[in-house]
Amino acid sequence: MEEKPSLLIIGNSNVGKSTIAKLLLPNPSQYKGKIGKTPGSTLLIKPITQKQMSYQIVDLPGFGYMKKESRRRQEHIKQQLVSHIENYHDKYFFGLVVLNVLRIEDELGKYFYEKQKTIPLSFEMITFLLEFAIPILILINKIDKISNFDEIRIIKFFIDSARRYGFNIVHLDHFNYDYQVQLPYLKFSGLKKTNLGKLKKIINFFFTNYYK
Ligand SMILES: Nc1nc2c(ncn2[C@@H]2O[C@H](COP(=O)(O)OP(=O)(O)O)[C@@H](O)[C@H]2O)c(=O)[nH]1
Ligand SMILES: [Mg+2]
Repeated sequence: MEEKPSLLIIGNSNVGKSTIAKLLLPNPSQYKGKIGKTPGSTLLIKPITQKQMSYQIVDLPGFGYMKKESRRRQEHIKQQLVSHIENYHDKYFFGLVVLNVLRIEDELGKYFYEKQKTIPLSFEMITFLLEFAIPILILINKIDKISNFDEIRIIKFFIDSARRYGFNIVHLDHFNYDYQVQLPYLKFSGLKKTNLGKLKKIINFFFTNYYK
């Protein structure tokens, strides 16, 4: 990887990772990467950056499942992500864990009601990033797709579910910057650019902090 400090973007396929990466570029129109395409079969790590940027973005593809993927393949992809983070964790100043608001009830509900023993992949990844001292923000994306009413219900469900795994999730506005105690979330829309200003601000905060 190049020498600029890196911002990690992680999440299931199709949650909006590439869209968010593009929104963070000073010159989005120069971005040649693909949005809305099915990820390839191997984990391709290609940092995105532009001249005027002080950091680079690593939009990690292939995390999570596509319906047709076998368990074994999912495990393989997860293992690749895990070794990548093990090898490069000190380059990452911040991580965005992106969730699709429309998938939260399905994904987390499944674990509780089917009483599966495994922990949800997003929570597993969060734990893993925190073990390597990478600060994170949970971005609840595609918020434009639901009503206010549903949004409140789903976010409450998310926070309650997370608590069962020992995560105390609070809105970014109330975050005390102590990852031992809290984890911040922000609702977001890549389409409407909801909270893009707040997102850029916290990225810059952790970028600056990286050098302290
Ligand atoms: N409605 C809506 N669509 C979005 C949003 N963010 C991304 N998308 C769409 O979701 C699809 C997947 O986005 P992409 O960025 O490629 O997801 P990735 O697979 O996580 O990189 C594309 O069709 C995007 O245009 C959002 O906030 N709202
Ligand atoms: Mg993508």
